[in-house]
Formats: sequence, C-alpha cells, structure tokens
Amino acid sequence: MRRLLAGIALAALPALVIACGSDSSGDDGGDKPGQITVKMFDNSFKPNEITVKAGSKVTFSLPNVGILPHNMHIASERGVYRESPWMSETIGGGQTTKLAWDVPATPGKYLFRCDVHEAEMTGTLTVE
Ligand SMILES: [Cu+2]
Repeated sequence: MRRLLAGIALAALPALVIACGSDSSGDDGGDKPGQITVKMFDNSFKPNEITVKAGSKVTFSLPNVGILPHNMHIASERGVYRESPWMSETIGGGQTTKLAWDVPATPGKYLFRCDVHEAEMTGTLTVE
C-alpha cells in the first residue's frame, strides 16, 4: 500500500511542474524579454502608457502603421526633449525602427513624443 501511494505521488509530479512552468512563461503578447512593441499610428502611440523596471534595458520596437513619418523621442529626466539623446530615427509609413533605452535607476515618469507631431502624439513611461 505504501508503495502504491508513493507511485501516485511521483506520477502527479510532472503535472505540477507543467502547471508551474506555464505560469511563469505567460506573457502579454509575444514580445521577447526587454522588448516592447509600440505601434505608431497617425497620430498616436499604442500603447501610450508603459511601465518599465528601473535600471533595466528595454528595446522599443516601433512599427509605423500609419502613412505619415513618425519617431519616438523620450524626454530627459526633467522633461526636456532637446537635452535628451533617447531618440529613434524618423521613419515613413510601413517601416519599423527600434529604440534601445537604458532605463534610469531613478523611478519616476518620463514623457515621450513623436517630434513630427509633438502636440498630440505623446505618451508616458513609468519607471518603477
Ligand atoms: Cu508622428
């Protein structure tokens, strides 16, 4: 009887491992670790509110799904664009570019925008 119970316990183990594994591999849409896809429409980002981990490295994948030219430019810590080097190239509709960003170690809010449409094409990165 004791051997039979041990056998049942062992047989149940793989099921538990699989259950745990599927938990940790769940993701939010197919991006690789550290990669975040932000679609550029005419004229908005989707998503335009993004949360990232302080001190991590992220790469924004930026497909331009509109017709107009767009880019992504992240403001400096104090919200100034012209002093910030965090800027992708400007690309035309149907193209995709990338922007690698060493996320600051300081938690806070960082604004981003498209320089071509700076009034309406904006977003916020929350570093936490
Ligand atoms: Cu734009």
